[in-house]
Amino acid sequence: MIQSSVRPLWVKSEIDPERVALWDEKRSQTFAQLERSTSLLISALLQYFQTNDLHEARVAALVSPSAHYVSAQWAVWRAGGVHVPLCTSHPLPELEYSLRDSDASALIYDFPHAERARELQLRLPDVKILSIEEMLAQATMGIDLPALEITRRAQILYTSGTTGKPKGVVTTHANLLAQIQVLVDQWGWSSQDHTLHVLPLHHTHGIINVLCCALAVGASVEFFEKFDARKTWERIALGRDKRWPTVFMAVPTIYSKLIDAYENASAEERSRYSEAAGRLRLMVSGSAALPVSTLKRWEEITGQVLLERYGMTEIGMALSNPLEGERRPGTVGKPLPGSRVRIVDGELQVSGGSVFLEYFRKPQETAEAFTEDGWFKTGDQVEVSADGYYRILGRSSVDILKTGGYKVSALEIEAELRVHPAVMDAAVVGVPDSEWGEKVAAALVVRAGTTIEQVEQWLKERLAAYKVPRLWRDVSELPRNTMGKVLKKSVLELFTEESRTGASAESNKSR
Ligand code: MCA
Ligand code: AMP
Repeated sequence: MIQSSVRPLWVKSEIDPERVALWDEKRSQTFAQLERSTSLLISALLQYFQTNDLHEARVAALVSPSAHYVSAQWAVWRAGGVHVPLCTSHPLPELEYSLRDSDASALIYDFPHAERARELQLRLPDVKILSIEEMLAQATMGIDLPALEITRRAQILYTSGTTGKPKGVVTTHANLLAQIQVLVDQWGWSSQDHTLHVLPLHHTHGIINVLCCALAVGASVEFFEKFDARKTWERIALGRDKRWPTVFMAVPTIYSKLIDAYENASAEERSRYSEAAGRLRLMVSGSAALPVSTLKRWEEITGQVLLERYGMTEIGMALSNPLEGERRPGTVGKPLPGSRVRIVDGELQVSGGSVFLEYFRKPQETAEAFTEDGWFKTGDQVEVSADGYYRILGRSSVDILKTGGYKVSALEIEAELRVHPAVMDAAVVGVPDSEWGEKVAAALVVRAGTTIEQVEQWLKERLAAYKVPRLWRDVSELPRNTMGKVLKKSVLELFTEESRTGASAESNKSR
């Protein structure tokens, strides 16, 4: 399949160009405007690289949720490159790591990120740093588009694994097409839909499930710079230009925060919120386990039964409760068409067109992630009922945590902590939490004269905010077995004991 227009190939060609595709907090953009800015960016990119095809060069993007984000994404794809979306709130070392690991040729940034882009330029002089506003102002129309086979690499997303630093998950255009098409069909997306987008744009949930599925069928997407519970409720309750939201997708922490904001609202607000939320045609939860108590409370206040589904960066979505029919609380439903699943020793394994190609330049890790007969090993323990509903029981590894819907690696955080000259030893665990799923917690052995606050501040400059522990314990030694291996269960007890007794000493902080 070869694509002829600047629209990604999963965006239906019959969509009226005058339809509004995107809203942000300031303005709207039609599909025609989006295509025009995409064409300009393609032209600029090909000119900078003096080529007629990027041939899978990696082009990273440090761009706020906006029309600019989408036109940069479409342009990189259509010019034959690989899009590497970066998290706009990451500290410099995380951004630098993604740029180096993906061997990025260029970084596209928008105005709010100009300062960070300049700092990155100093660290990475070989990467072309391109201002999206300047590209749009200077480029001219008129380009020959490269032929784009769908087997090409299209995207790299960074995901934490059990070992070391995050790995770049490479998906091809064919993978993305498969991931998008199945959700469009199964969740009934149509051009009549309007979705509020509150998720970050460096993960599958925000990129594929919300943004790409909506645009694929000519639905519109309204971006929010950052999730804010009150603002989201107010927007749900207000039809802007008669565009009522019809679809909303989020992680369980967001539903929990929305419930809190609802409980704290006035009686008048609560009644407006409940009435408006009841109008949406679909509300989905995923990325982490949805507590049944959250599902039930959400149903009480909105009348909506959240559709819970299961996915992974490497496989897109594989299991889903149905649009029509029974959405069974505490389960993630049944296999989606196109995903084959099996259970081996309790672990879920998946194969099908949605499954990624490789970890970027990591052949060994890629090989280890698959069975000999080609099934992807998810690392999730599951069980299935007699009538086919799957339940996620947890991860095979204690070192993979989920906090606020973000996957984080305990080993990565420990390795970073051990770089601090005063940290003699460190163990990181996930402490169960009703709002965040898990809270990242660290037990440290630190040299006298250094405080936990100093270590925490130091870490914040190096790791993404969601990886920085929220609970700390200053200990004289870590619990170990006779072989010297750290006993993570005993480390966890240090924190559960703390939460039971409510103890909070100077050096044993909770936040
Ligand atoms: C922030 N805080 C936290 C955490 N994060 N506390 C504990 N644990 C955390 N992880 C605290 C801050 O310190 C601050 O506290 C307060 O919460 C607000 O911080 P802020 O950064 O403003 O948080 P937020 O913006 O409200 O973030 C919460 C969030 C965010 C919106 C839930 O975490 C988020 O966008 N999560 C979505 C992640 C996602 O999209 N995952 C998909 C990947 P104080 O006020 O005291 O300073 S998984 C995926 O894609 C697969 C394929 C799938 O299945 O979907
Ligand atoms: P990520 O690697 O960030 O794409 O996150 C994928 C992981 O999130 C999966 O391997 C699961 O552990 C978890 N996950 C996603 N959806 C759900 C869900 N509905 N219930 C429980 N865990 C989930």
